This record gives sequence, structure tokens and C-alpha cells, in this order.
Amino acid sequence: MKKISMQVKLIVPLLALIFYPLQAAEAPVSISFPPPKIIGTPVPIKVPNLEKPGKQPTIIAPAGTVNLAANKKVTSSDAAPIIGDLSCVTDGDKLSDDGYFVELAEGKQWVQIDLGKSSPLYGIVLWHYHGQQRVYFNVVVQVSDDEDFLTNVKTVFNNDRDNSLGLGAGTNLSYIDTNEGKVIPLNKISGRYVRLFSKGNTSNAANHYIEVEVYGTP
Ligand SMILES: [Ca+2]
Repeated sequence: MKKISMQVKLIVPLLALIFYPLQAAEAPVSISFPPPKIIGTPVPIKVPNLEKPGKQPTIIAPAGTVNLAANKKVTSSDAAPIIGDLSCVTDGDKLSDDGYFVELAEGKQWVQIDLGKSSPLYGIVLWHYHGQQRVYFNVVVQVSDDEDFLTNVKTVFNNDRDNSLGLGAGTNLSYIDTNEGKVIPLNKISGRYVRLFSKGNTSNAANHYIEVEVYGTP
């Protein structure tokens, strides 16, 4: 019995050494994109610093990474949206039909997701609206542990090149929203709250959200 016990004592750490790298390995996060659906009349898109259409970047994250934003509480600078409900931002539905998006007032507006606790984050995916070719202006995405975004604010995306929002000028490119939304890989930053700004779009002055996903480990 003693001999077996010794063998077990040796084998267990050995197995742990073999499998640890597999467990710790990072892998691309599989993002579920809705089917494309362009329903509106095409509007000419003439926007400076516009990203060329192409493949979205990949979010690389460790095993156990999930969409921490799923069904989490959403607040907004516009507490009484014109169309839809703020809960649609995290309800998992990503279609662009009526009833699937929330429309916020004109001008500078934001939505904010409370992940419930601070967690390591590896990527954010957002869909404003993909029923028509549009560019949303002044897209800024921030992460913080401060609900009011006054301290320790990390800006992870900012294409507000002329500082229209007053948050500081960014260097990211403008982009046309599609069914693949916008994928923003993060380099393992921690935070509890995600706040997303915009200020109108190429079709109208309002602001829309279909869904926001925040990938991290609980
Ligand atoms: Ca949704």
C-alpha cells in the first residue's frame, strides 16, 4: 500500500504539470454574429478616417471566458429612451429589426453596463444598428470600477478625433456598422462597468444599440 501511495504522490504532480499548460492556454473567443440584414435605402457614406471593410479582429482569452454582460443591468444618459428598452442591450438578441434596438436621444449619449463585480476583461463587441449602412459618430468605449467614471477610467476605443465629446481626442478609425458589429480585443484589463458613448450617425442624430457583449472571466 505504501508503494502505491508513493506512486500516486509522484503521478499526481506529474499529471498536473502536463495538463496545466492546456488549462491555462488562451484561445479565440467564438462570437455569434446575427445574419446580415440591410433594409434601408443606401445612404452615401462620406466620413473621414473610415476603416476599410475587412475581417474583425480576434479576441484571445483563457478558458472559462464568457459574456459577462449577458442580462446585466444597463443604465444610460437617456433614462427614458425614445424607442425600445435599455434591457435590449444585454438580452442576447442581435437582429436589427424593429423591437430589437433601443433608440436614445439626439446628441452625446451613453449606455453603461454593470457587470456586477470587477473581472479580468479580454474583449468587447458592440452592435449599434445594422439594418442600414451607417457610421456612428464619436464612438468611445471606457472601462472603470467607478460607477460614475470619474476615477481610474480606461478608454479602450475612441474614434472621436476632434474631441467632440470632451473626453479627449482618439485615434481609432470610424467604421460602418454591420452584422459583425465592432470587435474590440482587450489586453486583460479589469473593471466592473463598461460605458459606451456615441453622438449621432450618418442617417440621423439619434443613438442606437442592439447589443453589447463583454468577454471576461467571472
Ligand atoms: Ca439585444
